Amino acid sequence: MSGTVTEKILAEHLVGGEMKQGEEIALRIDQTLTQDATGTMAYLEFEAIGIPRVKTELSVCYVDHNLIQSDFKNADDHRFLQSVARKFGLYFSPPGNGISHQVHLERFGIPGKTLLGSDSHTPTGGGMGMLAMGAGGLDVAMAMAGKPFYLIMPKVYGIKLTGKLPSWVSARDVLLEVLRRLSVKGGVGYIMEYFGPGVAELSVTDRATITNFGAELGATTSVFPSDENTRQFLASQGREEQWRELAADEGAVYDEVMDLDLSTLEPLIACPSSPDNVVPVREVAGKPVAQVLVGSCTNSSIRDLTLVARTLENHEVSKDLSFEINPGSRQVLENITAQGDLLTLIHAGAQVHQSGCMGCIGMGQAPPTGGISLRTFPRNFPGRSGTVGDKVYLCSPEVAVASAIRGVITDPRDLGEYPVFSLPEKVLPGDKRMEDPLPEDNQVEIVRGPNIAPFPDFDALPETWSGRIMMKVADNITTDHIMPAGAKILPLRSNIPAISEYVFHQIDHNFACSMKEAALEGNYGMVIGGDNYGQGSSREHAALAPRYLGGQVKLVKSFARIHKANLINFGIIPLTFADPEDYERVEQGAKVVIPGIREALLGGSNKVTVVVNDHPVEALIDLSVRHREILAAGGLLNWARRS
Ligand code: MIC
Ligand code: SF4
Repeated sequence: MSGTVTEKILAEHLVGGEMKQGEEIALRIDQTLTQDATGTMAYLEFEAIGIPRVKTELSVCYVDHNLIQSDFKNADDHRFLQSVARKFGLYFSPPGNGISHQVHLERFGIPGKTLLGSDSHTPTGGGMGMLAMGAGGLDVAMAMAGKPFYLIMPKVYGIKLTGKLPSWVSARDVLLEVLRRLSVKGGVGYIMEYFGPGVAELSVTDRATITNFGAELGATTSVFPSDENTRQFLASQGREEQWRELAADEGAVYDEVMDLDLSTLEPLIACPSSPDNVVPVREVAGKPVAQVLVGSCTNSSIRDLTLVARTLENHEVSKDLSFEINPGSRQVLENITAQGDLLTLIHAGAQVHQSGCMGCIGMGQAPPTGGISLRTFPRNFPGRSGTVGDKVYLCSPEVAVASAIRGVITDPRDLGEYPVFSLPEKVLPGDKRMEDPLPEDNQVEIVRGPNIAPFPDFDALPETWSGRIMMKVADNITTDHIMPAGAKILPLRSNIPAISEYVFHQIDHNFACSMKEAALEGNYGMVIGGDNYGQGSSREHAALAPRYLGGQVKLVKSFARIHKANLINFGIIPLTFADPEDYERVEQGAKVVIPGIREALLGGSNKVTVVVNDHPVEALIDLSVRHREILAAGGLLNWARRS
């Protein structure tokens, strides 16, 4: 035992397997969260498992993504979620209450606990010393049913913080620097653990910005120790008794270590269209900006919005751009209102929206054609904003407000004095709308709108698989490419037949149609991909919808963790090239046969031959025994019903 915080929490929750790198381990999950866009499916799956009440210490059902009610669909889904939460014993956080991660940190997070969330930014909880991980909805449904969460024992990447952040540089810049050094795949297979004297210089919400944005490294999660700052944060929330100390042992051993001196950082910015396309702000300063958005689960805490307001005290927002604020939670909104900062924001020219994801997931707030949009959000994948060819830059609240004032990308240090302020020792909780779990003998009926389609059934895996390569894509393909979001498609999340029409829509408008036609001829679909395939969102729809269309195999250079788990859950076989050079040799449209695939899986083989247009290509099978059985059964639900 090397004594990291990560290992301590893992050891306290281990219910199966050995904590040896690369081995599958099973963890007890204390808390779960879902958001609406992944939650509708997660609860349909929970119903299919057939357990009458959640078995975790605490589970919360949030509504934060699908907030635009342009027809009945989102409104119906919200009512479905509320009724499900009431029936199965969950807390319910209604629309307008805030973004799941922000609210969870404020009201429910507890140091040392495990949290599984059907959203890739669940690691936000790592800011207060939780082991908080994102997963697909079905894994979260299993955890709610009291089953363990399985994952491959990660390595621990220690990030040693020293020094203190200079003025106008903040937590966002810390992770932009890590992304600049490691890239969007640098964290795959790791838990990032922060330690060193610089930790004490960061508040819990600063730390949460870092662990939240750490999802973009592809890491399993990120975690900070729980210390005096954590105690103070919990005290400000009226929950001091839930504090416990958590620190790595003296001499703890990390698999990798990065030194990061906070005092050397400068304002950074991620350019279009990847969070790791990072440069110093001064290199792009002067470019005209059309839109500035402050919000999202990464940067919209009381501290962030107070900073923005105090900076604006002696300034106005440029008339050449729109400046919009999405408070992270009702608590944030109530507190900046009580402090008088909301008035400052409105006076200065901000458009203030309800608390929620909003433009971060293309639910409104799309930028104008060709215009630069500066966002304190975690993702700038192409087209995610809702505008084709968008130019989205990611930055700190400091850079956002300075640019909003000047109308061009601005290094905030040019503004002069950094506002100094203190935050309330006790915050207004802002949770009047939160619903507590109902008693077990409740008589709640689940409310289902016409948009909620039943969960599709899938066949078991045949002995030999044959089909066609229906799509070939490059490195770093995101789940936003595979299953786009936005105001038009998100309302279909509870209707797999309808949403499957949009699979790979950004790349090929006809993809769904071609898949269906091929399936009619008995050709099932295979996708070829590069490195880090399926990075980004945890949306299981990026596996479920392709599977519904007849997709059964993905052969890529490497996978992102959550997406690989989702593929297995829905019976899609994740294979990797034994020789990455073979990627160049396989073409879209080719006919493929994988003889004896079922036997190869069940027999424990770690290789299989994929015959592409009569040429053999060696593929690796990197799966646990449990994964292999799930795939042979055609997916996790089939497997769970049978075992
Ligand atoms: C995102 O930021 O991409 C999302 C939307 O929150 C997703 C979840 C989803 O697709 O519903 C995530 O991060 O997992
Ligand atoms: Fe919502 Fe954006 Fe956070 Fe995802 S990243 S949970 S869409 S605010």
